[in-house]
Amino acid sequence: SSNEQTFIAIKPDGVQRGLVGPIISRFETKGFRLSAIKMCQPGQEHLEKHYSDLSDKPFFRGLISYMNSGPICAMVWEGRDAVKTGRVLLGATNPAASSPGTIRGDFAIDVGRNVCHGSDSVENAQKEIALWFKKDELTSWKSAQNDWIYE
Ligand code: YYY
Ligand code: MG
Repeated sequence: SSNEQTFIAIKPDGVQRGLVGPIISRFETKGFRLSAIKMCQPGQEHLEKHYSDLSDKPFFRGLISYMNSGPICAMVWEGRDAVKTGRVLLGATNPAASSPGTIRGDFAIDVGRNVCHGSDSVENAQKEIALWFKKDELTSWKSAQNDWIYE
């Protein structure tokens, strides 16, 4: 739908490397609307919940300590097919396989330092948005550019 929402996060390495602006620009210039944004460091328990599907993986402990190593820029972006297209903007999970022109393809080398997160389904997006944001932290709005972005 045109109002689909996805959860996008700039991980601690992305924040420390000064990539908040460039990553926001990818989504903003694409035509998506920013519905929520905050800097936070929500702690181990919250991050384990966020990545609960991966708790059996060998990289899980390292992933959690990396995610807990500094502030994260948590965001909700809105627009048509925002979940699927958001993943396209991020690029493949392993930056070694991410195409140039994608965020990970342009800004990262190692899978364990891949600078950004994006929801992988509409259902997971709803869960992640509910985990990271309170309802009143979200603002849906109509862009003045709307009719120049959507036919
Ligand atoms: O959704 P996405 O971030 O692209 O990948 P996931 O399979 O959900 O894994 C989450 C996160 O875990 C990934 O962004 C980096 C890390 N990771 C890893 O460190 N090593 C792997 N072999 C796979 C994933
Ligand atoms: Mg994932």
